[in-house]
Amino acid sequence: MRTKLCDILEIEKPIIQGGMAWISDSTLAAAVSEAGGLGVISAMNMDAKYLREEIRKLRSITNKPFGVNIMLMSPFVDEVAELIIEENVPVVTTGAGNPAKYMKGWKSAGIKILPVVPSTAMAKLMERYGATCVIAEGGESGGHVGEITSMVLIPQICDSVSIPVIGAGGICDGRGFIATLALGAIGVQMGTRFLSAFECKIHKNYKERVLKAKDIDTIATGRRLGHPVRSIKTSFSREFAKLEYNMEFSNEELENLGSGALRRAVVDGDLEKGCFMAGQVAAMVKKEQSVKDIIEDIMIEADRLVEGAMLWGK
Ligand code: TUI
Repeated sequence: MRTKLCDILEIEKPIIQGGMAWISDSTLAAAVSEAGGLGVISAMNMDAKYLREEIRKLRSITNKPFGVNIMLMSPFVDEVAELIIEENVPVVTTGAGNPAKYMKGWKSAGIKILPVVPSTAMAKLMERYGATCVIAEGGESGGHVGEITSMVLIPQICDSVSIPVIGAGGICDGRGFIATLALGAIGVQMGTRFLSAFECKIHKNYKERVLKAKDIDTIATGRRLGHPVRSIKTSFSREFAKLEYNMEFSNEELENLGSGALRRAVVDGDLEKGCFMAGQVAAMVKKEQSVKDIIEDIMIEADRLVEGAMLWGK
């Protein structure tokens, strides 16, 4: 099933892999690109030297298109923004902020720019600054989340801008894929589903948490700090949620509590002090699979749904 996104990004399947900090490395991204989607390396909090190595590793595995995700809260954002130009990276996705000041440079270098946006205002701004598409990400997603659900956000963003829209947040199978296209998007971005991939080298405790998650097992914490984060409920996230309402606990103390928590989950599998970021669809992710099988299963289910829909009313 090809859509306009395949032509824009020169890929075969309209699926982008979310740039997940500490998780989306060259191995995972290369596997997604090889399977026909768009693999994305997360630049997270790493410097340009680290990112350059990751880009080169990916290029040693695949010559298919790929992207780099730039997290705008990173202390190294300026140097990684420059590096993707030097390295001729074909696509950039951005998250957790406004990339406007980098967009002119990226655009003149021919980089396709796909900012993640949590609101119509941000989508319009990104269109004005020359974004190729916007990724409308609903609050069902994992990690840093906006307030509006995908069902409500995606159609409104489609109505607000003339550039193409990609849907994200709450999508993990063929049903979510087709529903997202029905809302007006030309493709999807998925993160949580790829956490279960063999090629996703997170700690086994992290994978287990995702595979065991039930519908109500995620929680968004950190609203008080201005950057809510959705993760799987653990003693850490429950404690964080409680302290957030305790005004004797300062914002600085809260920030310190959260600092390094994602790394502790991904690298150490620390069930006590780790923050296991995942979207609400964690509950629908049931088994470990190769990236290729994940993408194929989604596309097969999507094709069947469309065939079925053609029979409606007969
Ligand atoms: O960025 C993400 N997801 C992330 S980033 C991340 S690392 C992190 N760790 C701890 C605290 C905060 C971040 C983990 N997960 N998704 C894309 C996304 N971007 N979601 C929401 C946004 C967003 C929010 C505000 C994009 C733009 C925006 O603009 C605000 C403004 O006007 O600057």
